[in-house]
Amino acid sequence: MDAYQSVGIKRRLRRFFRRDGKALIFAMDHGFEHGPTDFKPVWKHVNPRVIVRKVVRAGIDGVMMLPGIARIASDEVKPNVGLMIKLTSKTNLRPEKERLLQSQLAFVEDAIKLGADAIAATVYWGSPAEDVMMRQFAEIASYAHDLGFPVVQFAYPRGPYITEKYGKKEDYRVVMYGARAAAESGADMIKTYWTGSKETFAKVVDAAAGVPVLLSGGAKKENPVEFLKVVWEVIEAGGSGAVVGRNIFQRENPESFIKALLRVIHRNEDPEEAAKAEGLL
Ligand code: FBP
Repeated sequence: MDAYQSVGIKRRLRRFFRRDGKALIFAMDHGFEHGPTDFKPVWKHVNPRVIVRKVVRAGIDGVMMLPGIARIASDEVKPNVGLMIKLTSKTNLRPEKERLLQSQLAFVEDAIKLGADAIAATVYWGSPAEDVMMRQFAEIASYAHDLGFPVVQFAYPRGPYITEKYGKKEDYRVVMYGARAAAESGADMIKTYWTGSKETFAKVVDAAAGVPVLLSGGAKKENPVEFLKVVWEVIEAGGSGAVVGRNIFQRENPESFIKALLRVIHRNEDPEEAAKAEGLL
């Protein structure tokens, strides 16, 4: 029989993934990580209650936030929505060289007090601060796993060495390496960069050896279909969904965009058809 912790981890993962094994998760740690100016395109979304209410109504599977925002928006995160609390971050106010490290800003206990279903932490693989972030992740993962909580790694290769060796951080060879490192370090879910094609993303999925890999949204694409196409390719490549921030909250009408994303992720609908069905075209 499974140990108590394994049962807890499996149950909690199911709060994000539907029966098809896929999930669409809303990310909102940008006010901290990039600064409140990220909300400039649709300023009312700077209020977490406003945007979280919309994404939940639209049918999102989960939300990812830092602890303080989870407290502010908690009434809007309905019980059928998975709550992922991220415990590491950095501000854009830091000197540039120090932005290759995320620091721990809260503890596993805080996430549990807030009702988290999963705990997340970032590792910048290949950065000069890789060692610190690996240890941070190990501590968080070991503690969370002991208590039956799944752990999500934002596996982001970056730093001067990565650029020097691979040209860009989205090169599939290094994204694949980051995903593998995440799987080997005990992540239960991995969030990482788009590699530019279905074929290369499939390699990332393979490298993760069965640990679900989700797309990290990235900067907003003006044309909604363009983003839907990326997500479609992620699913075709064997990816398990997407964790999306700016492409949702920087849109005036995030609800229809989310519904279109859900069609692509859970029904494998053609991106243009999904966009049409939701009135985006
Ligand atoms: P986006 O969909 O807006 O890219 O959000 C995903 C995310 O990982 C956020 O959680 C985080 O704040 C941001 O991207 C990190 O972006 P950067 O690449 O600038 O570090």
